[in-house]
Amino acid sequence: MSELSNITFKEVCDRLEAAQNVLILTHMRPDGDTLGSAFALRTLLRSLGKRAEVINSDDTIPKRLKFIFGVDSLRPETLPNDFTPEYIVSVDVSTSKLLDLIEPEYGDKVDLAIDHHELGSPFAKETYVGDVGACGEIIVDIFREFKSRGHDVLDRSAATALWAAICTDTGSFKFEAVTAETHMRIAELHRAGINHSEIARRLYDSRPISQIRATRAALNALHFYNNSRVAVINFTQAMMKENDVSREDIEDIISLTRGIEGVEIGMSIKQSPDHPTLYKVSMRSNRVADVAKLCAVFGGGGHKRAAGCTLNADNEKLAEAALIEVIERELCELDAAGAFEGADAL
Ligand SMILES: [Mn+2]
Repeated sequence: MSELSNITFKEVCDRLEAAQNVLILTHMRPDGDTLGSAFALRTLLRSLGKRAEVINSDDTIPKRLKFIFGVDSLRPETLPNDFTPEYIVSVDVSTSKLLDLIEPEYGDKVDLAIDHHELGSPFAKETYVGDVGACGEIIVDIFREFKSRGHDVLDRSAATALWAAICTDTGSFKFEAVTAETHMRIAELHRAGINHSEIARRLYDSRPISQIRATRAALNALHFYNNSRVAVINFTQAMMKENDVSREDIEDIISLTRGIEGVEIGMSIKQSPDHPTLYKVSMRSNRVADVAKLCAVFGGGGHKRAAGCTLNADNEKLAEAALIEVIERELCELDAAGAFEGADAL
């Protein structure tokens, strides 16, 4: 449990057990973790005879994640007319800003935030932040606790959503945050009868052709700094148009920068479609550098190995220069401290 928590895990379960008419909020640009966690929690609450609904700010759910809910949209308009929320829970939302368009209405009304991000700004009346790689892991634990309270309600569809949540948020179980406990939770999902191989195929192995075009353009734009220890892809709106690709198609180009021998920090910079001078940045660290710290310089945050921020600049080159200056200064300090020596030991 993190310092951001002001209630215990058991209290989280008590609150959910007592709650009625639960509205579950997910973060903007929804990922597998927020959607999978929300769907599974909705299943749990409905299995207990309660009403529960999920909403999101965005127009569409990414194609590869549609199987989790089986619907195109979770916008507030999709809520049933006769549903009045009495208890509001957010999942995988580290700051109310991430509620985006639904923030004005719900940002200050959240009763319980269930999350796993170390660097957040608490906004809910009660917050529980678990020390786990995916929010979905906390939801598995909630199912487990309800089972011990006599409600064994983990079904195949909820287990499918939770497997997708945990797999996507742990980089297919490759990230540092994965523990023996993560795999124990996954074992429980397997016992609920999931077809993990088919879920993985839907998530990773049926990419749209537009995404392949995006990958090709991104690799053409890939370049390096600091003796090839920093890899960067700067994706502009002009590139989006030239290659006829959508935001979703370039969502994961950051992984192209990170998976290269010798690279310590990978970075993607994406120009905003609405504000040409606004740039959205993702950073990944392979071994030693703390990219959450680097992103914090620009008002962002995240985890040591994966973080993000946004910044304003007159053009994409200036945005990149500002970021590279901070990155190179950090690498210089880490070099001076000998931080990379022995970093390869298993
Ligand atoms: Mn997450």
